[in-house]
Amino acid sequence: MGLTFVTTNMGKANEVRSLLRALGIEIDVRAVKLTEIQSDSLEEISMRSCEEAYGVLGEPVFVEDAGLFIERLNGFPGPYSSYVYRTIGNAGILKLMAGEENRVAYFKSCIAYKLSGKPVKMFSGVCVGRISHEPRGSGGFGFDPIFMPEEGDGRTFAEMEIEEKNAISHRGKAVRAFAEWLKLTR
Ligand code: ITT
Repeated sequence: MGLTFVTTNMGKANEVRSLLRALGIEIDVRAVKLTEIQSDSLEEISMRSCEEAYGVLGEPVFVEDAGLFIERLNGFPGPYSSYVYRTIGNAGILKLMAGEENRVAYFKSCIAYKLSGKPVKMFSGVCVGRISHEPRGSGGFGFDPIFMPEEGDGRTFAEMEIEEKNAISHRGKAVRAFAEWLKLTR
């Protein structure tokens, strides 16, 4: 049975492909632009995107929505991470955080999967860390240069190899939960 991942973000696609390949699962990536609804809940956004993707492609599909939640900014940018990254970017986040001692933040990933005739199934993962004082590293994508995971050694995600990031990231956790479920149900 084919497994199709719908995303326009190739950084995400590479991470998910590498994670699932290591578990013996191959995916097809389709870059379909979906309507991202406005909501404070990543779960709701990914569920709606998944239903839309299923409607367009008519085959089993999964989508993933992620966001960076900064404690001192009351969870901003959260579900609006994509827009905030495109508008103010890492430099803008660092500016908002200038002089702040509390730099705690977390990434959350929500995967939504739909098979014909079944309700959407959801999986999620969280990675806690801190916002760095300056951007570091050239790997990864998005906010990776300014996020230092707690489980790491002080490097940002952008200073890690993809396998190192995947081992501790929000997306790694969500994908492994998804893969476990797939193996039980296939
Ligand atoms: P699709 O919806 O097409 O999958 P997108 O880039 O719009 O792609 P999201 O709505 O999930 O995806 O966007 C969340 C944004 O948060 C994304 O554009 C990145 O800037 C950022 N982001 C998500 N996961 C990240 C990660 O692991 N590392 C760094 N930044 C991340």
